[in-house]
Amino acid sequence: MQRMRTRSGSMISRRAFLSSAVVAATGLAVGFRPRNVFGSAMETLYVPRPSKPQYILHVAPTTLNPDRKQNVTAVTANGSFPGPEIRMREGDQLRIRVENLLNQPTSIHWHGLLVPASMDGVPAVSNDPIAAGRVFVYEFPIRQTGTYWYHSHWDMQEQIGLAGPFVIEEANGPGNIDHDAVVMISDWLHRSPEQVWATLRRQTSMRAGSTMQGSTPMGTMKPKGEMPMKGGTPETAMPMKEQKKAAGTAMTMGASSGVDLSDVTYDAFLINGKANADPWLLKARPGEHIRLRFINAGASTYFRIRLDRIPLLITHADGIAVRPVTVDHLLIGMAECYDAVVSLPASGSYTLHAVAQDGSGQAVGVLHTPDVEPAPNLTMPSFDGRALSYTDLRAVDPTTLPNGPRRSFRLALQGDMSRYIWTIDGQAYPKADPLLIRQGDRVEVEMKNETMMWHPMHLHGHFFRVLQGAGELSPLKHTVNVAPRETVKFEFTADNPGQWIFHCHNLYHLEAGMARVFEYQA
Ligand SMILES: [Cu+2]
Repeated sequence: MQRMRTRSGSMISRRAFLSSAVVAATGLAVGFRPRNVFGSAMETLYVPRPSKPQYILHVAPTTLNPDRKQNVTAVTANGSFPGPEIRMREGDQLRIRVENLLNQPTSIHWHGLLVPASMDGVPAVSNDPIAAGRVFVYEFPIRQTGTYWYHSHWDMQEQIGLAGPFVIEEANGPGNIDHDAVVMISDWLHRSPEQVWATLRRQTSMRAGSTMQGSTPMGTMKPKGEMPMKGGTPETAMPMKEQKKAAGTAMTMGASSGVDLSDVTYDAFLINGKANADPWLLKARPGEHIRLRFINAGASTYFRIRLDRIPLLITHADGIAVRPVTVDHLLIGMAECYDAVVSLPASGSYTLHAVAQDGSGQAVGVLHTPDVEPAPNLTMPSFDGRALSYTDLRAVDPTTLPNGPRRSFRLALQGDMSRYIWTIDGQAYPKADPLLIRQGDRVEVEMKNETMMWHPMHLHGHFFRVLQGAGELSPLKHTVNVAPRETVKFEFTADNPGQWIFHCHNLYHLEAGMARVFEYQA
């Protein structure tokens, strides 16, 4: 059970909080179903509006063992992974007090939220990190609705547990929804991400015959913006896959195209912090409407999501409503969010699969009716049927941007596997030029992926229109996948002054330089 802290600092459980909220709310709102409130499905039942939009997160070292195979030194918020669910209502003012109990800095980024730059939580770009033993209060108005999340933007803390869901409910209530559940999917290591990083750098450096010059010694990872990284011109003359294969780096090939689906071998995949031996469960009656809020919180894993025998009605992408589309499965990149509405057709147990794109494993959860014991199906699902494509995504209303001075960027996504450096247009962040824009600009970005890996490119502080043929109904997103060899375009209005990082949400690609900063000029 996730716990949250009240204003007075006392710990309450979500169950206790719900009970008191329910008791206080006699004469319940339309659509609220008392018959479920005291039933056993309470934890996944629709959660009413929190009474105090204030949270306290204690960031501290925590020993976790989600797959019951190995204790791992993690960093968590309030002792759990995922961290406490932050649940707000559109129009609220949020206040979150973050207490850093680590002996190292931290910094929290509110992923997908339209915050002022001073609250974005990216060290060396928008904010100072929160030093060891210090407190920072994040405070900003909630200007949107939907499914988001928060995670550390310091070092590799995101990989080891410092992340949690952030849900903003619509002011007019949940609509025709009986159960509202976050499904946060992640990848889990038994070794430290610093070890992974050192291996990636060492193997590629040795392959190149270098002397570790470009590598970061284990345990001396620097924050974003201070990585001791050599500049220079990336070279992609050798096919990456061969270099990586020669270097012995974990990888899995695509079926025929030479596509490389993963750099990192994971020990487990998790749904809501739970591994398959003790899977995440949701109980619902046949026909009830279940809103699943999918968040890919993996550090470097794409997942394919499928619910056994049940189609997914996709209603939201990256927090924002789209014209509903029914699919059999979907691919979700790191940092993307999708909401799907499903219902169980009949009494039974239905397994939700999140399969790593490289096929190396899966996380499962189980949706089941109250009369049936949950029976996880650990067989790898097939992915026949209809997959969600970006071309299926249509905004509810036109998203055409207001006119403004056009500013265009053509950015090549590149990698230099001889040194494990990932670049945007030949430059590895932080030794990279800012992308200069002005308030009111209509900013167009064309990304050409010259590599054989997928890159989920994420922009802070803005939503952009993904230009894939939907015309005036082009969907708004904060993260867009760029498949190997693919070109993707997006555009946005520069309406949130400051400095905003734009980066690949593969944590290892980010560490290796795949980022730029959009900088507003006066
Ligand atoms: Cu990438």
